Amino acid sequence: SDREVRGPASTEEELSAVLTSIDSSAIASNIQHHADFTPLFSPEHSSPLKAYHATAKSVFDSLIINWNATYDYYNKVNAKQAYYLSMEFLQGRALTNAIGNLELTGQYAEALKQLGHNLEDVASQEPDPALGNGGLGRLASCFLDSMATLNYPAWGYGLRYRYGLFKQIITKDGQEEVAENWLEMGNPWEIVRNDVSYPVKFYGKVVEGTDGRKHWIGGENIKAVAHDVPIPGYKTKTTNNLRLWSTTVPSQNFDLGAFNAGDHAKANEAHLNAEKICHVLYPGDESSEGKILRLKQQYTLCSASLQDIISRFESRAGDSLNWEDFPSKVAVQMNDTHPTLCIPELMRILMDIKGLSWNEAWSITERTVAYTNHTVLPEALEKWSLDIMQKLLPRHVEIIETIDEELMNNIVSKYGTADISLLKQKLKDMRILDNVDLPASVAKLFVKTKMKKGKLLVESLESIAEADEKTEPEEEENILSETTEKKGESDSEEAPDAEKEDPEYELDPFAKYDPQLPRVVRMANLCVVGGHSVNGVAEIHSEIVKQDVFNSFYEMWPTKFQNKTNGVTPRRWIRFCNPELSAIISKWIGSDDWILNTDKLAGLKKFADDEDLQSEWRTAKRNNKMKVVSLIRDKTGYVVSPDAMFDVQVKRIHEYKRQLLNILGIVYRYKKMKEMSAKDRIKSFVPRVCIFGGKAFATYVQAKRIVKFITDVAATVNYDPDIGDLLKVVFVPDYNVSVAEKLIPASELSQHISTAGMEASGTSNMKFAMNGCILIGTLDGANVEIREEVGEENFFLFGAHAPEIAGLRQERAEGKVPSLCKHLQIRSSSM
Ligand code: 4GP
Repeated sequence: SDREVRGPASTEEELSAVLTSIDSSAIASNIQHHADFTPLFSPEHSSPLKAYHATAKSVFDSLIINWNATYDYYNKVNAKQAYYLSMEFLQGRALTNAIGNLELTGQYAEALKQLGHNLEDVASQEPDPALGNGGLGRLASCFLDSMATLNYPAWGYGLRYRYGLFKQIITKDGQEEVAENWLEMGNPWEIVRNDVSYPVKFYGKVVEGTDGRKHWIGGENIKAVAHDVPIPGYKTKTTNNLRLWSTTVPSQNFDLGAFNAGDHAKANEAHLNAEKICHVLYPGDESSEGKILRLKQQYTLCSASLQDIISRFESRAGDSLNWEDFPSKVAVQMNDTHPTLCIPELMRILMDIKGLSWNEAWSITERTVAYTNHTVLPEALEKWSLDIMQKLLPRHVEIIETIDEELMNNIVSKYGTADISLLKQKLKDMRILDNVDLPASVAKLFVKTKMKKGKLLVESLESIAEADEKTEPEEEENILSETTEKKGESDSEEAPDAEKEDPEYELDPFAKYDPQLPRVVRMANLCVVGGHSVNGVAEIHSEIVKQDVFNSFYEMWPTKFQNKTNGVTPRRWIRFCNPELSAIISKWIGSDDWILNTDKLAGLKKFADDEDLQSEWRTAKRNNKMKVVSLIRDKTGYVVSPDAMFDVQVKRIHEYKRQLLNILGIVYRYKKMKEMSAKDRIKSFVPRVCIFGGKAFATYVQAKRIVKFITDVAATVNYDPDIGDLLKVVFVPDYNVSVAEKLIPASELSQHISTAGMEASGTSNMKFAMNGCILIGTLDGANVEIREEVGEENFFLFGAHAPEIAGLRQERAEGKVPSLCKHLQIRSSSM
C-alpha cells in the first residue's frame, strides 16, 4: 500500500523484528536489562516509578531503530519535508501512546505482569509534560502523531522548557500556580544531541561589509542545543522527530577569571542569561525584562530551527545545491504568530549569509512559509515593541521595515490615490509597523499644502515637498483635493489669507509617529504578508478571518486564504484512552480500520438501535465513569455517584468560553431545587455531576475569579444534605492531557458554549463527540461542522449566532437587556 511505500523501507527486516516478533518474555528481559544496568532502577525494591523508567528505556530502543531508519529514508529520497514550528507542544504522556502505536500494548502489559507490575500503574508514573498552554499546543501534538501515521516527512520544532506551564493547585483562595518540574527524574523519551547545536545572537549592531552584504556583529551569543523526541506513527515504521531546543552558552563564554577571583555570580551571568530563555513557557511579560525574554524565546526557536533546516537542505542537495529548490524541499508552518520571526530570519540568512538578492530571498521565503491563525481575540494577535526589537534584533528590524515599505507600495498601487481616506484605511489595516513614520516614498502622498507659515513645518520634510513638486498631475490633484477636504477642519482664520501665501508643506499627522503611543510590530500582519498561505482552523473561523480579522489582506490576496478545520488523533483520543469502547466499535464494525480512517465509524450507524450494542456501550461508559469517580475522590475529596449524568466543561478558563455562564446556570438550578419539596426535586431533576477543569493564565484576574467562584459554589452545593446526589459540582485541579484522557471517555454531556464567533475551532468538542458524548454548544468553531456530521438531533444548540452578536452587544449597550434574554430563551428551549 501507499503507506508501505512511503515508510522507511530500507531496514525492513530489522524493523519487523522489533515491531512484531517481540513476545512478552523478550520484552520482560529487556526491561529487566534496563533495570539491571541503570543503578537508579535497581531490580531490588522495584517501585512502579523504577519500573516506569526501565520500561520507557525499553520502548525507546524500538523507537530509536525506527527513528534512525526514517531519517535515513528521508535523506535517501531527499523528500520535501514539512516543519511545524510551535512554541507549544502539549504531548501528554508518551508510554501508552508509544506502545499503542507500536501495537505492543498487550506484550508490554504481559511483560510487566511477569515482573510483578501492572501497566496502568507503571504508566501513571510518567509526568505529563505541560509544554503547552491549550488548544494550539495540543493540536501541534495531534498533528505530529497524524503526520507520522500518514508517513509524511514532517518534524516539529519547539523549545524544551525546564518548567512547563505551571501546576495548578486549588486552595480556598482559588487557583495557585507552582512550578512543574517535569524533568526532575530525567526524561527517558529524548536524546540530547550535543552534536547538533547552533549559535543564536541578540543585540549587537549591523554594519555593511566590503562585499556589500550586511553583517550583524557583536552582541550576546548563546547556543541552542537539540533534544530529539521520537514521534512514532500508528501501524507504521515511520518515526518522525520533535526537535526541542535548550539554551546555554558557548563554552568559551564562561568567565573563568571572574570565577577564580571569587565573583561567582558574574562568572555565571552569561550562563544564567542563556539558560533562562528555556526556563518557562510564557514567562510573565508585564515588565520589559519579561518582554525581552519572550522575544528571545521566539527568536531562538526561529533561528535555531531555520539554521538546522537550511543545513539539512544543503547537505541533502550536496553538489547540486540550488536555492531556488528550497521551497520545493522545505515547508515551514508557523503555529500562530509566535514563530513570525522566521520570516525576517530566513531573509537574513539567505541574503547576508548565503548572498542572495532581496528579490530572490523574498520569493523563496514567501513560498516556504505559511501561517495558521488560532484566535480572533485582538489581544492575542501579538504586537511587539519596535524599540525592544530594534535593540535585540537590529538586522531583523531593517528587514521588517523594508517588507513594510514594499507592502505600502503594493497598497498604493492597488488602491491608488483617488480616494485618500480609503488609502489611509488600507495602510492602517495592513501596515506591519504601527505608529511609525511613513517612509518618504509613501508619506509624500499625505503632504498637505499649508497656506500660512506655521510651526508644524518640519525641516526634513523639505525633501518631501520637493518630491511633491515632481508628482504626476493626477497625484497633485489628490493632494489638492485632500487640502480642500481638510480646509473645513482647519483653523478658519487661516482660510481668507490662504491664496495670498506661498504654499508650505505639512505632513498629515497620519503619516507621522505619535510619541504618545508605542511603536509596534504587528506580527500577524507580517505573517500574512510573508507567507503564501493563511489558514483558519474551522469553516466559520476561516470566514471570520477573511471577512473581519484580515479583511483588507483578503481583498488584496484572496487566494492566500484557506480553511483547515482542526482534527484530533483518534489513536490517543479513542483507541488508547477508551480501550473498552474501542473494542466494542471494532467488534461491531468488524475491523479496527476506523483507527486510521474515522469515516469508517459510520459503519456503526446501522446498529444504533441494537439493544446489545447499547447495553455494551452503557457498560463501557459506566466503567469509565467509575474511574472518574475515583479520580474526583483522590483529587478533590468529593464523592460523586456514577449513576448521575456527567456534565463536563474542560478547557482553559476564559471569559469568552463562558465557564461563568455555566456555573451561573448551575447556581440557578440549585436555587430552583432548594425552592422545591424533596419529592418534586427528585421528580424534576436528572441527577448531575457538573465537572469543570482548566487553568486560568496566571495574570488573568477575571479568569481566576471564575475558578474561585466555581470552587465556592461546589463547596456550598456539595455539602447541602437537601441536594445529595441530585447535584454535585467539581473543579478537577491541574487539568492536563492525562486528566482529559480520563474525563472525556466518562462524560455524557459536554459544554462548548463560547460566544459565537469567538472560539476559533475547539478540539475537545471532537474528542467528546468521538467518545459518545452529547454536546451542548453554540454555533461556533468546529461545533458547526460537528453538528452537521452528527445530525441536529444529536446536538443541543444553544445561544445566539455569530452574525447576531454585534447587534445584541449594541442592544445591551443601549440597555435593552430583555431582548437578549428573550432571544436566548428561544434558542435554549431546544434543550
Ligand atoms: C486555540 C483556540 O482557542 C481553539 O479554538 C483552537 O481549537 C485551538 O487553538 C487549535 O486551533 N487557541 C490557542 C491560543 O490555543 O493560544 O490562541
